[in-house]
Amino acid sequence: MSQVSLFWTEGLLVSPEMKCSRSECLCLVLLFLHHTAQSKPERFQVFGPADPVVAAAGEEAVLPCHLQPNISAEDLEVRWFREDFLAPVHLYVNKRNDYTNQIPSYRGRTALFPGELKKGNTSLRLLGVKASDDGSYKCFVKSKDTDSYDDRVIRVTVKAIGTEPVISIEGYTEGGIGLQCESKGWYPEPEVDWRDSEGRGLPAGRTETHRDPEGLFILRKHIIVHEGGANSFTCRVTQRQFHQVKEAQVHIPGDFFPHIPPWTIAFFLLLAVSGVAIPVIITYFYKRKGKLHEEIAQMRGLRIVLLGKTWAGKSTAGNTILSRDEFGRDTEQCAVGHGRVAGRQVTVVDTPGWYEHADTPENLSSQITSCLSLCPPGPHAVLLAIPVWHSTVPEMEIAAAVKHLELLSQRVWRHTIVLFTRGDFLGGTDIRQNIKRRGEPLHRLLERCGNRYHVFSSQDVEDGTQVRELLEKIEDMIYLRNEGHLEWPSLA
Ligand SMILES: Nc1nc2c(ncn2[C@@H]2O[C@H](COP(=O)(O)OP(=O)(O)O)[C@@H](O)[C@H]2O)c(=O)[nH]1
Ligand SMILES: [Mg+2]
Repeated sequence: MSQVSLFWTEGLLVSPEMKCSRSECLCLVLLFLHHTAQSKPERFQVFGPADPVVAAAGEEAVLPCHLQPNISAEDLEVRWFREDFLAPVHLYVNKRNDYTNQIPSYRGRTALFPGELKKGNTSLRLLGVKASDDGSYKCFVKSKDTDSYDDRVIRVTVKAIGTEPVISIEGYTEGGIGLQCESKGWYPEPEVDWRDSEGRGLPAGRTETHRDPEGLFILRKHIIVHEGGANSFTCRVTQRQFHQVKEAQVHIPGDFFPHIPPWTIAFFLLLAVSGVAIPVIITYFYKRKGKLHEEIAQMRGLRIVLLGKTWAGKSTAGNTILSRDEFGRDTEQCAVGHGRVAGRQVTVVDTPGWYEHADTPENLSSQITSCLSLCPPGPHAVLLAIPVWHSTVPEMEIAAAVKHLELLSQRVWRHTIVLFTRGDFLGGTDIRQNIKRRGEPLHRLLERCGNRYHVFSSQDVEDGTQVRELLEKIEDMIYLRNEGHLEWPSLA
């Protein structure tokens, strides 16, 4: 901390050679004291916390800073800056905020506490904290009248707790099954590792590290697992600084692992001797790769139920999945449709919607839950239809969804995927940006669903990719997480 405070020293020294009468000297001293009290501001020091300020990403943070003694800072210059004095994070000078040279990334995100300046409070409000806000700031206060100044360094540590990891299958590869673990929205960067059912670390493959537009970390860690032991694999994300650990586990049934019959090994050995083995082996494994989902689906059919408010796009989504007009408009009754979709046997149940703005009559609510009897012994997946719009999703709408889903079972969230219908409304923009804008209630709902969602559009009927990807997400959810189907008491 540097400090220059000159005004107490000037004029107080009276040298022995100076001669004045007792009364003259008294007058001089009184005159000096009067002059000092009238025109010189008091000396001040700048104080702030010694420990770093922890700022939650996306939220508001206050960087504390105050003067001591608590003189008014209204007439002083208050300059918050990082490395470059001339490019302030925030500048208050001549009794007003001056944004002329403000660092662009802080535009519209900073403020002082105007009502508190007179009490010597020069703290900075920082809105919508970003990862790039992490680091040191200087709170610099200067008196123009006297050229005296003081400053203090305030450190900011940005904290963002990311999502639960999501595990997905990449397919057969190198004689095992390729898995990917993904977790997003972290700061600082966490560690990701894979463990077996005993908690022992597994040799994992490559880690991909990316940053989202807010600078938060997205991590993907890959692994190839082989049959053995309990076939349970855990992906663990650890952020030591904030003592955060998030985990996800998968269980892969033994019969999903690739088994090479003994005759095949003998055959390859024979080919190896003749020198033509490599292309043949590559072809063999290439054919198996990517077929995992198909194999799973052929063993067990998929049962899906569509739920949501009226006009959410449930019937339309059901028709898109089955690629025919199975469900009509004005769904007043439960309806079921079956079909072969992307190599799978699929059952889709369409339901009447609940009311968005008013209490849904009890008989309608119980009718919605009774629709599950159309897909015994219970659905694998509950698709909660929520249309894509720009506006936030009202708390009331989310409350209606939570109420109706929980009428099915308390475990319903483990089987739920949010289906963002009317995906064409996005016009090619990123769904994650749309989700971010649509409010805290929706974010909490997504979290309850393990952040599983899928974008769907009735206008996208080209190649069936959106339907196949939806089915794969359902398969990841039910088989990889060993969830099976939703047990509904009256279906048991
Ligand atoms: N543009 C567009 N319109 C859709 C989409 N999905 C549904 N709609 C329209 O939204 C309205 C309500 O859809 P519907 O499936 O009947 O809703 P439900 O009450 O939830 O079954 C209908 O006019 C549909 O044509 C979509 O993906 N894109
Ligand atoms: Mg309908």
